[in-house]
Amino acid sequence: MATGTLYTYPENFRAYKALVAAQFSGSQVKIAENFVFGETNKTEAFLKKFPLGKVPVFETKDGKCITESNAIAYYVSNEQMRGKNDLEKAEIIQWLGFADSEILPASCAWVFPLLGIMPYNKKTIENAKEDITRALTYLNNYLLPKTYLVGERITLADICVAMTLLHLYQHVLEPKARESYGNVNRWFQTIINQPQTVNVIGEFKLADKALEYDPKKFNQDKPKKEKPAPKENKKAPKVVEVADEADDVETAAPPSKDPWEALPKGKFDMDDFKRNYSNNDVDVSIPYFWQKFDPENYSIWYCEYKYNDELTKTFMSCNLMGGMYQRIEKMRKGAFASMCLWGGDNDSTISGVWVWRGHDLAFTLSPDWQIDYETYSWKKLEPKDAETKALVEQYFSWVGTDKDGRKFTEGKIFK
Ligand SMILES: N[C@@H](CCC(=O)N[C@@H](CS)C(=O)NCC(=O)O)C(=O)O
Repeated sequence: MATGTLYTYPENFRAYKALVAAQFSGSQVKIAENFVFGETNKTEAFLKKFPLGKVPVFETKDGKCITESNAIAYYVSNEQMRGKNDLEKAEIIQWLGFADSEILPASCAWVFPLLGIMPYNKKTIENAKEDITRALTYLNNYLLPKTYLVGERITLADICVAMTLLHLYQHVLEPKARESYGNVNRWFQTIINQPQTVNVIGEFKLADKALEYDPKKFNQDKPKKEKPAPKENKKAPKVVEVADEADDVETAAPPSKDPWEALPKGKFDMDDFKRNYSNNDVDVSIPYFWQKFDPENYSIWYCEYKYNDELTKTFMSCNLMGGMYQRIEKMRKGAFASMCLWGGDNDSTISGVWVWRGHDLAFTLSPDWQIDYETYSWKKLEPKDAETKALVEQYFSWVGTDKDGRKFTEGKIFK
């Protein structure tokens, strides 16, 4: 019986594969306490064990490290779950590959834009729907005479394929969209209603109505215009990169020239400050910031997400912040930010403090930086004000609460 610790954020469908397999197999999998996605998995200690910095990952009781959700699920499985003979084992591998290659990329490409965590592109979604139709039709035909995917009992194949279908059934496969897949629906319901599965994922609700694209979440529906450059806890949080399935999706082409070019560099060395911030606790890096900050050529801004009442799951909100950072990658050169999520599921807010070169809204400098910024309200701060000092202190060190008293949940540094 396998025992060990799983590192993951809550409600990660990849982690579910291992957790459900463990339930069926009697393995003892402990979920790492105090794991903060984007922070814990970027620490030196974590990267030493798991250099990719991704989750889920698993550490066995005797310190062996396993990455890749399928491998972890396999490790915590018993013989029944792994397949009883070579043919069954091969068939299980076949279905794991099917889930990862034929379902997952298309599921992400369809669902994530509707959740507002990936840019919306009509054509991409249409292609994804076609891929899902193809995959589900195949699965539906295969399941016609069968209860389970491999053999006569539940195996890892059922768990992994069902967990990979969760987002689709939860968000877009409304009754009409799933009506052609009666065999898949029956099999999916069987898997997700097993007590061992319910112990992990809870009661699962199939979509009543498909999520629809909400342009408020992404201002992608308006044409991008080239705009002229304007006139002119006391441990230092670490940089966070969110890179998962969204990586596979096309992003805008890089701007032909450096959008910061027109603005004087001034005396504030952004890279030097970022290094200081990364390498020191905030009781060193915040005084350093004020010592070096050049108010002539740089400005400080406070932002608040406009649609806080639509934030549901915290992991989605974290993806929202991380996604924005990814889409403005090239802005890093002249900007630094700390964005924070306050509160928990269905009751949270996002806000942040930004510092950048120049005195106008930096996002207007490049059409490639304009996907997300209008979903936030922006307030320019006066560097000398006590309010500004307090906000910098709070957001650079991830302490305190939001305006309504919600506690700090997760922060992301853009640097
Ligand atoms: N193939 C890997 C993918 C793991 C993965 O992409 N994890 C994402 C979260 S679901 C992650 O940790 N991203 C953080 C990063 O890329 O820094 C698996 O199945 O375990």
